[in-house]
Amino acid sequence: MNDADTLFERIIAREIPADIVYETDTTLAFRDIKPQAKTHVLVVPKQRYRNVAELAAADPRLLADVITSAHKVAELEGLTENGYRVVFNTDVHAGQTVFHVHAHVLGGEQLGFFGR
Ligand code: D5M
Repeated sequence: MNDADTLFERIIAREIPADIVYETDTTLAFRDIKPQAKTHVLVVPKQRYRNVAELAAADPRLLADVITSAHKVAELEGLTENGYRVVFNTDVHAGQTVFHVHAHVLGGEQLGFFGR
């Protein structure tokens, strides 16, 4: 991937501040700046792929790391008793705005259904 760096590379490089809640060798988790639920954390692989499909095709182990980190975040945030949601927005119709794949981890309250 040779586009200009996204915001998330700059967060990973600690060039932009973020409220980091969890980190592994391959992933970083930080609070979403515009939360859509009581708890809203983003989990990113440190290596950049544009979206979850590109990540899955190129490095399924790294995708598994992202999901494992998402579950760890849910544990740390106290979400596992009542459950939580993991969302990967993919491209324009889903409203993807940052083209460095990221899992949204949402919970802490009853979530509504979503779509339109
Ligand atoms: O989600 C991109 C998400 O990134 C969106 O929920 C806002 C969030 N965001 C944007 N800037 C920041 C910073 N600086 N810190 C934390 N979170 C941020 P998408 O699925 O691409 O729409």
